[in-house]
Amino acid sequence: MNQDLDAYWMPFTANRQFKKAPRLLARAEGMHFYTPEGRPVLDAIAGLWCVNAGHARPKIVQAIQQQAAELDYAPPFQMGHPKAFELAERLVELTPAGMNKVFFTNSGSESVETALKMAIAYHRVRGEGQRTRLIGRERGYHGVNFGGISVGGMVANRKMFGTLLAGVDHIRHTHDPARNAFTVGQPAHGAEFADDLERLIALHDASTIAAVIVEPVAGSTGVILPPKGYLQRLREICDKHGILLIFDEVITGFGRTGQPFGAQTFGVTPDLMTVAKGITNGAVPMGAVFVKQEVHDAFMNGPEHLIEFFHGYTYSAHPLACAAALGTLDTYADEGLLTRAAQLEGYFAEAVHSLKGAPNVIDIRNIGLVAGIELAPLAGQPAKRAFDVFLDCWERGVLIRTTGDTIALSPPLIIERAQIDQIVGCIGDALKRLA
Ligand code: PXG
Ligand code: PLP
Repeated sequence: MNQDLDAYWMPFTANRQFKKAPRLLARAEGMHFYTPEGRPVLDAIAGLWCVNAGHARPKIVQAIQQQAAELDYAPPFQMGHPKAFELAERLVELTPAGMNKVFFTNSGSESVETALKMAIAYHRVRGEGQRTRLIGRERGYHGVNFGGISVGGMVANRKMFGTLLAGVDHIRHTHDPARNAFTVGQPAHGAEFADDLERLIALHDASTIAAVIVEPVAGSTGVILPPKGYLQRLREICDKHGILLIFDEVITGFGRTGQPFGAQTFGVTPDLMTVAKGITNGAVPMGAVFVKQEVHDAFMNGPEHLIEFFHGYTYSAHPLACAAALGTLDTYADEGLLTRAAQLEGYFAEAVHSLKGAPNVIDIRNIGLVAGIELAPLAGQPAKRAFDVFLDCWERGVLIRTTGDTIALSPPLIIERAQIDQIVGCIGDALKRLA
């Protein structure tokens, strides 16, 4: 293919390297991508943690096609269309009890901005307008908009962009390889890392803090799991001090950890929950924020003809996205996909942990159908070793993802055991070849 690649400035990509040796995907079906030449590539990362039901699923394709012909667009401000309400009702059947309102966005980044604004505004409408401070966590990823990078904790995503939001602080991350390396499932050690929130409360005073935002499982930063009891303790501290707890479930949502949401897998209900990705199986951009009834209700006062929450997007609840999401929920339900990761977890864990002892593997972490395989960095060249494994696997027909020196796996939830073996075998061979 002799295509000019010059004009497109690619996101989160080594542009110059890519354009010298492009990796193009032209088609996808089920568990596979196909290159323009027709070479199949097994998708070990569900696109980008989003194609949870696999590619080109018929109910989703048909829903989008029909919707495009029937209602291409409807304004979401002061107007509605039936599928937006149908989708909202369907979605809140899946969420933890009490989280029964949903606000639509177009991405995880927008969901995070929306949730942070809701949290600050919630306290204000209740007469606690001094609660404006936001607390994130080191090594957190909450998308790329200014609020998200401010509460986020990935240095490369922050350092180029100035002073960010004021009034933000961070609790410490929970990665503790000295005590937890090679743990299968949730690590035993580190519930006490939640007490770092008490330290920030002692510093800032609870009366200034609006919300704490964390990912139940940190994905982008290399699959960091919550230690046993950690999320419970965060919940208790937030309750004690009147602070809202936001779970960013952009990756953990829609079945990744074995239940519809991480909140259910870990048995902790947040006040707000951000999602995106798997909500439409990646087929049309969409995100959402779920909120508890009482958070929503706090806004529902004042004259009834006035707008209660001055926020929204031109494409909130876009008809194509709603149709895709309904087709996605049907597909998840038909095939039991939102709990399939729980059934495959044991097999998947055994497979990925078989890489313990492979060259340069220093830790392996897993839950549901997500795993992180951490490599010792090449001296003086951080991220290079993992990227070399990525390129090697690509050449051999498996698409993995790397972040720093961690390989992240998050295959579609329709994956079969033989395909798990293929992925792990490919990575094991690459590690041996590159050692
Ligand atoms: N929150 C979390 C927890 C995420 O994982 C976002 C917010 C932002 O979503 P959008 O839709 O705005 O991208 C994410 C997205 C990776 C990777 O390789 C992960 C994400 C995005 C891109 C790459 O780990 N997660
Ligand atoms: N910029 C301008 C000039 C706009 O008019 C709008 C929306 O009307 C936006 C940005 C925001 O766009 P969106 O609602 O798609 O986020």
